[in-house]
Amino acid sequence: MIKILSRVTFTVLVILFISSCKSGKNNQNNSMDNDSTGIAGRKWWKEAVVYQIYPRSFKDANGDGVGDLKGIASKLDYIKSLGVDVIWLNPIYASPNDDNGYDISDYRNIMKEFGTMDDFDSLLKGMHERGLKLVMDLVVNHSSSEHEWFRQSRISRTNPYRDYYHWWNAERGKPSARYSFFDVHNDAWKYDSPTNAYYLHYFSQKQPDLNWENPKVRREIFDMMNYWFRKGIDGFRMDVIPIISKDTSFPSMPASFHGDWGLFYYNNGGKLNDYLQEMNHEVLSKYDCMSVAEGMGVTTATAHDLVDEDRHELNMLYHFEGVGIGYLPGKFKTMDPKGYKLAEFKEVYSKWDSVFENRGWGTIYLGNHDQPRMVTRWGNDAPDWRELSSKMLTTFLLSMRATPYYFGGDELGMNNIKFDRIEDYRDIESINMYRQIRERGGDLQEFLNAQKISARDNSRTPFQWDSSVNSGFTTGSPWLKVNPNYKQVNVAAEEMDSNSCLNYFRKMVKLRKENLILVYGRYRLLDKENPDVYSYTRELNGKKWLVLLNFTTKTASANIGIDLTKAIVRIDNYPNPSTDGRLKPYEALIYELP
Ligand code: TEU
Ligand code: CA
Repeated sequence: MIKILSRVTFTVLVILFISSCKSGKNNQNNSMDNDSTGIAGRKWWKEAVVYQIYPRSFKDANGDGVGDLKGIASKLDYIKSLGVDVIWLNPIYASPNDDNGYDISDYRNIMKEFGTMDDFDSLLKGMHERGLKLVMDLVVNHSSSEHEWFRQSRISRTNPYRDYYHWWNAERGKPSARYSFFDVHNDAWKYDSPTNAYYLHYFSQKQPDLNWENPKVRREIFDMMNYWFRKGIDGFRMDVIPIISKDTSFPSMPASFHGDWGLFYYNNGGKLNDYLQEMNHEVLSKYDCMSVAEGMGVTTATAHDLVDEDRHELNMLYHFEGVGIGYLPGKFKTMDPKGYKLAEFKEVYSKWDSVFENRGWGTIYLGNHDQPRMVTRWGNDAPDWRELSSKMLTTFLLSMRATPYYFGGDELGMNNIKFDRIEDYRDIESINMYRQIRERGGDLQEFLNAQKISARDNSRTPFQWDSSVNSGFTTGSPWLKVNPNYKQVNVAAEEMDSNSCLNYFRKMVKLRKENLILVYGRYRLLDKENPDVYSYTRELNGKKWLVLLNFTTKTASANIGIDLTKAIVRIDNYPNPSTDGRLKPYEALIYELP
């Protein structure tokens, strides 16, 4: 029987794998130190709000149904109006799009559908003119199989590019098992007949893994990163970077890593930190840039090694524990029908706050291009609650002590499209998982139902600009269906409404930007066991703020023992804020305490 590789279970297992973090000295060497605020370790990337754009779905300028760079350029004033500081663009490099740009065939060119290098240069200029910074995706665990390096590598065993990838000659027999994310058979080894050998691909067959052991590969990657920094970009978000280091003798995985545990093994190559230090030395240290790892498989025990300043590796990472909450173990991305437990949610986010309380710096996100829409997954997208719960989640994200990564469209309260049929999906993950379940005679209907909540395409539907045809995203035929609720949920409508999700987001961003207490203030969880309300304080320089969030459709009480009669309401998602700790459904409140 084919075992479903459940990365959700994997992330849940992270929790079991944790040991407590080391304590130590505070950060030194801070460029913004000793300013009038008296806050140590100030950095622009700690104070930034990052806005993520999925270029394929943001704005199509030429009517071919696919978003592009000119489209993004035409919307820079909108992005600026949000108050955000940094734009993270998903990959825009040349790609045959087996995995929507995460399969790169030329790292120094722009994807044809997205435009040209001139378009890129003027987009970057437009961002910088508006004081917006640009973070690019760095996808270097693997390339596309159509990259010139791989074309060469597969020609012969003696080709100079052979060792750019991981090969296993077939006369040695089958290599020991490695799991693949997007492969119909979960097999990360693909047999390639020209040289009678298998190559390694942790993701799709068209995403062969690069061999970081080879110093030439590292040189090529560092040169390429320098090329983009010389163009003026401000940082990189590093795709699955923790899995670049492999034991290239490819031993069989220890029994303790079998099944769902297999992915932990991918984080155990041993040289990750050496490679990142080399990258820091060769590239990152030369620029005032930001770097953030997609922290796949990183635990509270290993996080510090990647992000503490004295390590000279990266600035930040994002963990997967939060987004794994509420899924059933052993099933592919399937929600527990009872939903998730707020207690667990609080526990995970409080724990990750404490990890970085004294050293390093965290990130926070509730959605991205790999996750469903924030409001569907963590709030409530029923018509009565969509706006309120979406504002409540925005309040949470922007009031935690970590750099917030906010996914474009969430500021409108966009929600999951929930396709009924596999034919509507475009994502290789959904399509290949469907094939896998069909092959093994599994329950396809159950899978499709689960995908309505968890599929990645839910967050990739076209951006909703206005109520014109195709939500103003394209004049052509969109590459992925537009959510039919675009007639109500769109930028144009929300601009007109002072109470819209959009305007709430702007207010909340402004509150964070104007009050460093929301960035740096010490976080303390209150009323831990409360199953309905999430309460915490933030404290800085003798000031104290209180955040109260009702995660339910009922009125609920925060039991915090704080007299709120003299507290000042700094933001509320209802017109008439509560003053007695009793919160209306999905109410979100931030108070300044006297
Ligand atoms: O994601 C890596 C990763 O962890 C995903 O496989 C994730 O677990 C999955 O999407 C959840 O369903 C990164 C990129 O963010 C993703 O878009 C790419 O497909 C993947 O790497 C391969 O490059
Ligand atoms: Ca286009």
